[in-house]
Amino acid sequence: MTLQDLGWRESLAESFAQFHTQGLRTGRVSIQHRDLYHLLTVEGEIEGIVTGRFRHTATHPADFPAVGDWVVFAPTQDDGPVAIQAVLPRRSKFSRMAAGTTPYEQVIATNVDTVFIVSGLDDNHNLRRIERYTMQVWQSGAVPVVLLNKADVCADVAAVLAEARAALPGVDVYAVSGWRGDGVETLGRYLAAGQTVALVGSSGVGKSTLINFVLGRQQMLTHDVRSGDSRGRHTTTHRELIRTPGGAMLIDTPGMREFALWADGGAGESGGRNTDEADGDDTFADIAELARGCRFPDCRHMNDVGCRVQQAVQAGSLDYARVRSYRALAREMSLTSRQTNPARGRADADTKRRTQRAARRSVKRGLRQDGDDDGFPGEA
Ligand SMILES: Nc1nc2c(ncn2[C@@H]2O[C@H](COP(=O)(O)OP(=O)(O)OP(=O)(O)O)[C@@H](O)[C@H]2O)c(=O)[nH]1
Ligand SMILES: [Mg+2]
Ligand SMILES: [Zn+2]
Repeated sequence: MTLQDLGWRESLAESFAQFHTQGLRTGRVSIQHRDLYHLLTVEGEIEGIVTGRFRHTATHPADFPAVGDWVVFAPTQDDGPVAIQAVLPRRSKFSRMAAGTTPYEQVIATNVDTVFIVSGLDDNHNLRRIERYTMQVWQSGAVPVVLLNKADVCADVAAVLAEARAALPGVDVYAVSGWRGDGVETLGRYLAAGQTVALVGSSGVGKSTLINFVLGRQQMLTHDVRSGDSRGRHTTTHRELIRTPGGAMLIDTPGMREFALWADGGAGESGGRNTDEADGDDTFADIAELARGCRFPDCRHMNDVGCRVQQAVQAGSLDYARVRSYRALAREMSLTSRQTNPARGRADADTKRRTQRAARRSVKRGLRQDGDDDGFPGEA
């Protein structure tokens, strides 16, 4: 097993170099059990806990290792847990707003290339919810792909598929049956060796079933949905990173009851805003910074003359996939702010108004998003 087999990117080499010279190693978080982390390393699976110093210097729950993270640890002689000293920079970060006395950012998965947004074509299908997930995935720095699962129980798959594709320009949408395997082979393009794919969506939509199909074995626990309303039973209880036989890394997640996704900048208009601004932790802050140096203010960061973003990609210091997400987000933000869709009704006019405000601020602040995702419907 090499680091590349676990999804390592050359862009991490620079940050890791200082630790490497001190004899420290790196591994990827596959599971978190409270304070104990399972790590995948070139030498196999080990356990780790963060050092007292780490705990002390962490200022926020989101600073702690999350599933998908590359962490730095000191090797040990005995077989106790290793000491995790640092988390390497995340190339993407998918968070939700965790409920509590004060809402805080809970990191769901990091260093993800593609997020499969899974929806069930039984009674679970909700296009508005999928649109919101899509938006948030773009913001996380990963690329969203929508899977309309349980195609085997849907009477008119073609119609639902056409509707979803029309609503989600620039997003790949597929109808699949993770249970029968229909359409799953087309997902191979996202599952190449070294790619990391997270699956999100309500409980019972079939995330774990899809993963089992791809793995070719019944590894993840699955459970039938409630008859009547197709709601799931929260079968998966923790996030987990699993390597497929083809070498992709899949992250299974529990269906979320309240899916209030976190947007950089805080917990919403009323509270917690600006918490992340001080440490400049935006997903695209580095690209936005480069973009300010492009020769033309309307640079599309493609083949434009004098484009600093493309120069960084050529130089190998910037991941092209992130540039794609950055461009897609910019496009989607300007699209949403111009589009009027009378069919959407009142609730969505409200969402649109908030999105427009966010878009305006993003432009001003270099694509910085603030949290205005309070419109997520509760789900179970
Ligand atoms: N008909 C049909 N049923 C499916 C399909 N995929 C999954 N299911 C069923 O849906 C139920 C829920 O599947 P899971 O894989 O446990 O769902 P999950 O998304 O992992 O749910 P949580 O772990 O609770 O978040 C199970 O009974 C599956 O057999 C499908 O393609 N077609
Ligand atoms: Mg599951
Ligand atoms: Zn440019």
